[in-house]
Amino acid sequence: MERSLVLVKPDAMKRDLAGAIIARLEKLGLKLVAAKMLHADKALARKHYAVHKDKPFYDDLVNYISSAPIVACVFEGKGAIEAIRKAMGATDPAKAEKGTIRGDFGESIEHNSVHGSDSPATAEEEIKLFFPPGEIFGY
Ligand code: 3AN
Repeated sequence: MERSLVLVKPDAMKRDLAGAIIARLEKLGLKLVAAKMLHADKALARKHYAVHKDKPFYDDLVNYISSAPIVACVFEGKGAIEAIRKAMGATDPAKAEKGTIRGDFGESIEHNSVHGSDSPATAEEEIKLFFPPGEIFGY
């Protein structure tokens, strides 16, 4: 079954939106199979965003995601990655439709409230960074 790593980013944590964001994803009919709150260190942040290491915003991205606690989750279900990306909306909240997580909650392209994996291969890599197999549940 397809899985996606979701991170509730610092801007959303600071505005007490973790529950609202997770609830929206649960309503898609996806199963929450792993969840925890953590304060990512720079090493984890760098690995998570390694695909962006040549982008001009890489350092800011790493500093931002490790600037405060986040909630990391794994959602599972048929078509989970695409369903979550649709629910998140465009990367830039200014361009995201109302009714999407970023359209409703995002503050800026960097402070855009939520991360969701962009492909099955990326999801597998990302999930491994945040969760050992024993922290992912079937129920
Ligand atoms: P998405 O999260 O929608 O898949 P990506 O993978 O293009 O977007 O970018 C990863 C993260 O990098 C975004 N969530 C956003 O926080 C940040 N980002 C993307 N583009 C920019 C940009 N032009 N300036 C600053 N941050 C950006």
